[in-house]
Amino acid sequence: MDPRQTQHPRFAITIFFTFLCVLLIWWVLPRHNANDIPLPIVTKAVTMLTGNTVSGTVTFTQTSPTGVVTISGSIENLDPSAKRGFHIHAAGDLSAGCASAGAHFNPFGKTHGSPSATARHVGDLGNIESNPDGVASFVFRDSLISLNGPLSIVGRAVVVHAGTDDLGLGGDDESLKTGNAGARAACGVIGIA
Ligand SMILES: [Cu+2]
Ligand SMILES: [Zn+2]
Repeated sequence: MDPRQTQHPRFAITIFFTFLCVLLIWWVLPRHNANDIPLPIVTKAVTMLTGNTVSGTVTFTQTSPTGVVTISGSIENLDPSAKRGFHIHAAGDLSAGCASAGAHFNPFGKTHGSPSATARHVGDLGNIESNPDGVASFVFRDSLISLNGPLSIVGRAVVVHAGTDDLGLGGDDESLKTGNAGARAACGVIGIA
């Protein structure tokens, strides 16, 4: 018999069954389609603040994606009995220390203000207040920041300043940008918890 007549169909059969096997494996393997997964809802986020001396932990909780966010935390080694600027800065980039966290998170392009003002950055959380031992322990709520959607603070940074935030009432240009809160004493990236 001519060898070309026997080898050719054998080759074709091998190709066919290889193709069939690949098809079968592809069909049996679990599919990972991103559209099949419901959008994740973040209900808790945490940041560890670190600085030269100041350190602490801040926890954010939100029971529904559009609900109020509760901010609780404890920050140590602050100046005793002092109000210190406390903001969400836009970038969770601490590659050059707190400096690379960028400006206050400000998706609406507003001026700096107090948390209760209509003209405020989304990241404006006012001041935290330390006790005579330099420790600030706090729980408060904010209805503008979110852990979900376009106003999400996850992946951004918390910055505690070395000075007091004048809440936009300082009467100078800087007051409407940073609240004259001074140097960045500690910072941390906000992550999903
Ligand atoms: Cu700040
Ligand atoms: Zn601000």
